[in-house]
Amino acid sequence: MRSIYNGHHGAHAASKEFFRGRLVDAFEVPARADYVLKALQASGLGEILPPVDHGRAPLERVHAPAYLRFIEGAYAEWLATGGEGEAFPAVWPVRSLRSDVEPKSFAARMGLYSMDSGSPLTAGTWEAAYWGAQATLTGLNLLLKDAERSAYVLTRPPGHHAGADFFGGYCFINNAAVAAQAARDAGVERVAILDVDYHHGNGTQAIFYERADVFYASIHGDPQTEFPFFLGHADERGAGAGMGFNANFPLPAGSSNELWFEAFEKALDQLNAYAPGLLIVSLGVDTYGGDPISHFKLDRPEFRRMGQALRSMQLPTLFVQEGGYATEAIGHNVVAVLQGFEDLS
Ligand code: Q9C
Ligand code: ZN
Repeated sequence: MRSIYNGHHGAHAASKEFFRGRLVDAFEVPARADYVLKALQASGLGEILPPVDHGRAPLERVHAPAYLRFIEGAYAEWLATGGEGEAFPAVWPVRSLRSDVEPKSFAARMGLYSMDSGSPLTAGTWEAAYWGAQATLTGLNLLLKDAERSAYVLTRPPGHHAGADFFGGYCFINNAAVAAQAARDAGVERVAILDVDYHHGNGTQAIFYERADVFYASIHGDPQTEFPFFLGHADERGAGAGMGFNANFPLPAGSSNELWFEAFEKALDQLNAYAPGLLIVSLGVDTYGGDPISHFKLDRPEFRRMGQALRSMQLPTLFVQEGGYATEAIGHNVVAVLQGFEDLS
């Protein structure tokens, strides 16, 4: 399996994030991808390629152009309005406040275009996120143009919490969603997204919630107690034309591996019944027992088993890196999934 490596990821390097009102050391750091790169190189899985630039248009198929422009210029505005260090929002247009008028105030626009104060924006956020989306599109092309069976996209910041017009949960551009839409635009009729990150991918779900052409399924920590808190419940099954094409499997924090795989198999069954032409895996490995911010218990053997099960779907499969914060272990966990996938060939 070949990989695409976003060599620009280090441009997004925050030192702090807000957590329960305090600034703590950032969890989503460049070392995460550095460790995965090392593990990938040592694994002998296959060639590691740079991204090809597909331009802005495929990003605008998923994200509002005004939102993309905002992210691109936000850090310069932060500095120009007296900000120092990483940029954070502090005010949000919740219920009964208007989000259809873009305020002039930079602080107000930070809130309009975000969902939390845990996602620092830095000088290189746009560069890293833009090239992450390009890396994902490059990986997709290995499947669509070169007819490869699978590809892995090594990138950060992650993407699945980012909505059409907001950032949050360390995410700015929704790479999996950009790839799913690009696959649709290239003629793939039905696209499946399977999100195995510990957190529900609220952005991805919302982007495709009313559509029948992209099926989103996710296994994650129950939003009653886990981030992103306000989406990811089992009764969210899609709306309008999309009814029945969204499936959530929330599990209590602390759930056993047995419970996890039970939910995972159910998700695979639903995606199989959908008969997709392509599978995109939002590959977060924060389900690992040693993860500092998550509460499932997977380990190497389970990650390998996950990869084997994914192979059994017999679909062109694009793996896109999402979360995973046990920095030194991420690479081994990712490689375990990919090797599990390769084993059954
Ligand atoms: N300081 C992804 O895994 N904040 N995002 C948790 C810990 C949000 C995780 C608090 C976690 C978001 C892509
Ligand atoms: Zn996560």
